[in-house]
Amino acid sequence: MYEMWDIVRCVNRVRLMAVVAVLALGGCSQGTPAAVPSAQPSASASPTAAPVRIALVRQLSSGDYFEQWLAGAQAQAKALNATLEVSSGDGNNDKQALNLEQAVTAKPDAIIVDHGFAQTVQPAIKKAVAAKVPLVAFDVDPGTPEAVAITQDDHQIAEQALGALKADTGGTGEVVYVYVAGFAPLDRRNETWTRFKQDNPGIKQVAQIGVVNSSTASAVADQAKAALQANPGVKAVFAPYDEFAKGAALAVKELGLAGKVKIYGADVSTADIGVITEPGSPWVATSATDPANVGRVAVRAAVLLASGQHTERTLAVPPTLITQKGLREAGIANIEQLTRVFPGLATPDVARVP
Ligand code: SR1
Repeated sequence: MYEMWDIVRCVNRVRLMAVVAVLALGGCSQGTPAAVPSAQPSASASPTAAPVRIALVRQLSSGDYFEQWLAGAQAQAKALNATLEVSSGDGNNDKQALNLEQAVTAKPDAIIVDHGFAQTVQPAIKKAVAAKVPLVAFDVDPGTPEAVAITQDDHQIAEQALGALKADTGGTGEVVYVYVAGFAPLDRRNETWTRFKQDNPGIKQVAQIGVVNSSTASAVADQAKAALQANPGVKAVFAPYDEFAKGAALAVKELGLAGKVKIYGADVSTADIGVITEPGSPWVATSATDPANVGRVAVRAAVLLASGQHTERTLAVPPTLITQKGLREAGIANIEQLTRVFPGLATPDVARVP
């Protein structure tokens, strides 16, 4: 005797097979292999199968990272005949929790929770699991092994950026650190920073600054200016989020310290590449994934789960260290050129669609 959930999964599996079949035919008609639908958004997925309904419940939506992530998720959804119902808490955790409650009540085929504080999203995630709505959590601890958790390997992000900082400073010097607690990716990067300071006693954190809001970069710029003026011996800023790094870069430039203070960041976008490569820029290294690729991974995982397919419970998208020198030498001016030069930024094998 089938349970209702088995029947739903069976129907969804048929839907996914229809989507995959259409993608495969599209690939054949162009004389290319039928694999890797992630990289090949199809103009028309299945003309007959009902779309897979995915609710995307976000904590934040402003800033380069979150905009690129959404663009990738939307392109992947289109390619897989899925619809994305997007909501954002705009930094308000209560609003995100309410959006998530409403998403669970609407019973979509899958839910993606994008960022969020564990204590505000976990109660509604529990309800989604109880209601058998498959759930993908990006950059937030879902608090249950029933959900698929995606990260960007934040320890590696911090290790790569700090490796560059150590190579440039020789492992000694005063550093300003930018951090806000509570955001899972920043907390993990902070674990690596804490270990790094223990392992490198010559590195002295002289100030900690940080704010996350709708104008993070300019708020961090003001804080960074004050920290740099109060600590004239600073050699480096560790700013592991691109809005932090952009703010720090603005402060260093405005204070005329560009030859003296270097910035080690995280994330990348076309705008970030512009800041990093401009003449005299203090932002010399960033460790990053391609945010659009991460959005695609999240949607693939959601479609797989909605279709009753298997995916690992934790998925990590590995970052790449991108340096100012490397960008300038390769003449990279935007994210499209970057992804061509670093093909590892695309990860079709993470949550691969069959
Ligand atoms: C406020 S959290 C910002 C981070 O989320 C994503 O993990 C990005 O990498 C960004 O640095």
